[in-house]
Amino acid sequence: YCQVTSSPSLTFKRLPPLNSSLVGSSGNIVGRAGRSVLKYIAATKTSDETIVRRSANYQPSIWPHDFAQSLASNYVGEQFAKRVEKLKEEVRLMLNSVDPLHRLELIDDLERLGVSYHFQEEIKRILNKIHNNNSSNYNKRKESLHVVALEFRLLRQHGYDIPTEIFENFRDEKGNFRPCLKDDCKGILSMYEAAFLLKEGENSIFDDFRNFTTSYLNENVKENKDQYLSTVVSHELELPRYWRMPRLEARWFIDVYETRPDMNSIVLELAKLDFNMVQATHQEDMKSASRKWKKMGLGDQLSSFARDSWMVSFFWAAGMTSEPQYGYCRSMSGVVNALITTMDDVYDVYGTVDELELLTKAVERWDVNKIDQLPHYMKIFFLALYNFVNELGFDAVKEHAVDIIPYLKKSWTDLCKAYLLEAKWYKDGYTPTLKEYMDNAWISIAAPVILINAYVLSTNPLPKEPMKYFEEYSDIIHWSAIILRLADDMGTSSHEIARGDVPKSIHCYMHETEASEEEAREHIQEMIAVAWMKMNKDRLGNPHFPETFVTTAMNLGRVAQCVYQYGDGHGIQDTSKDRIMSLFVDPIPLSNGDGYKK
Ligand code: LA6
Ligand code: MN
Ligand code: MN
Ligand code: MN
Ligand code: MN
Repeated sequence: YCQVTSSPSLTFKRLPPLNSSLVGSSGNIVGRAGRSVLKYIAATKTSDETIVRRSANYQPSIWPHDFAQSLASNYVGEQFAKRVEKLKEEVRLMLNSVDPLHRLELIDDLERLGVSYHFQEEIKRILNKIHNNNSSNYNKRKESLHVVALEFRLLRQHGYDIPTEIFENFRDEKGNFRPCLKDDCKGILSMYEAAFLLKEGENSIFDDFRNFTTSYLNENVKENKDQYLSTVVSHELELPRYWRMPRLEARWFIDVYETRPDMNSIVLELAKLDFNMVQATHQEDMKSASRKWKKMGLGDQLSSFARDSWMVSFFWAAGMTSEPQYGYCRSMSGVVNALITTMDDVYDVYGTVDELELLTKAVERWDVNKIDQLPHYMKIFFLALYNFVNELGFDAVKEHAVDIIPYLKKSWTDLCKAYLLEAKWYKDGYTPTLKEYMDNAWISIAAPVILINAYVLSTNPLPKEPMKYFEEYSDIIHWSAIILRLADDMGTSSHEIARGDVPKSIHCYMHETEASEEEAREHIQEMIAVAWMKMNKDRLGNPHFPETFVTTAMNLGRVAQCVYQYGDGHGIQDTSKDRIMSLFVDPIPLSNGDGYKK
């Protein structure tokens, strides 16, 4: 685990294991009480001649750039576009002709299949009409639980702040759920799904709904004879759909939808064909990110210690913003994410605190004339960052006549400062309280950097006014960041603690409360649910940002919950390999594949 690297100007020597009296001249290299794994040695200067650096033993990228460039989807061309237009026309007719319940269900299917972006206007109009018809009598609803819950979820999802009284008929005076619900699997699943749309201030309703539906679904539906229902229920008990990354959910649901007895073959064909066509677009964006990242050269230059995460970094970008027209945002955001990952390893793994102070200052000063003190590897990193940010700045001045560089620079500077504080905490062996940790960690997870970049890259025209909400990091950014941080900690902190890193949320909580790790993980999971409710509240009637950006911010949380669902999907490449293949490489087989030829 302990890797000693060398550079031409310094001599290096391998140190003995940490626990055998290793107090260096600086007094820094000591095993700290409570650290279970002592194989790592902090990057610490022991004398002028010797720097022992940590390594996280990251594997080289399993995604060669040649492989990326060799991809060429078949799903480009007139014949597919024509067919999609035809299918869309038929779906539009369906939306107008079916009865109200089936209309809602159709909208819900279209969203889950990833094609609702084609019908935004129609959907908006339909939901608006439902809202206008009902806004005075939401508490007198007599429909089934399924209808009410579906309507509640869709309306809230689309920004209508409809009241929870809509559910009043399903509970008695004491708040108990009525016994007649006992046979209503479908309704209870819908209620479970709807619960995740509840917002801050409705926490006890959320608890009631979630507890009731979760135990019901666990007991009754998992082994249900209805194969479709039981598949969906197990999937959602693992992670509710509202928290799932839409693009991956679409890929999953297309297969499941196909098995549903009442599925519609027009809708299915549209979903498959559109998936493949959007995949072709994403493939081009991914290739563009690959070229850009390869040219920047950090993957090669810093490969001795840093993750070369360009592919999974693109995965995050595509998960946040997947509609075809946002290609520039996707490819550039992919590079942003890869840069962040490299920088995180500079601060967490490789740099000494003295060096990190210099890098932080360099980013804050933003002056290429003053980088002579930086060690060679930091010069490379700094100039890569500097040139990249300035390029984005140049694009924005050209396209929108807005100078975004000061805002971008500030977000990177804040990130450096948050990283530096963690490096110091680690060096000092300090365990912050959970609150102290979180106040810094939502910045050190880089969500503000990711989101400000996504904003400037996807907003057109780009008004200057909302930029100020990035300076003060408005709520929607904050809660998205909290979800990302906590999901990351759930997935990565075991490795991080073993390798040597600042204590993460789980460990801060354990330290503070003497909870077990299991209890701490439960607590963090609850914090994620609370953060979602805060975000749900903030996005209803958020006046600061366009809807697209609000969705992007929520999707960042969703991608995080998906990337870290089974461990460190960002750092351990095998964990995310299949998902990357299914989104960017493998098309969905079409039974009538040749039928599009003419
Ligand atoms: C995760 O690594 C990482 F590199 C991030 C920067 C996560 C954010 C996601 C991106 C860039 P790690 P740390 C798309 O778990 O040190 O090492 O903050 O991050 O916990
Ligand atoms: Mn890290
Ligand atoms: Mn870090
Ligand atoms: Mn706000
Ligand atoms: Mn982490």
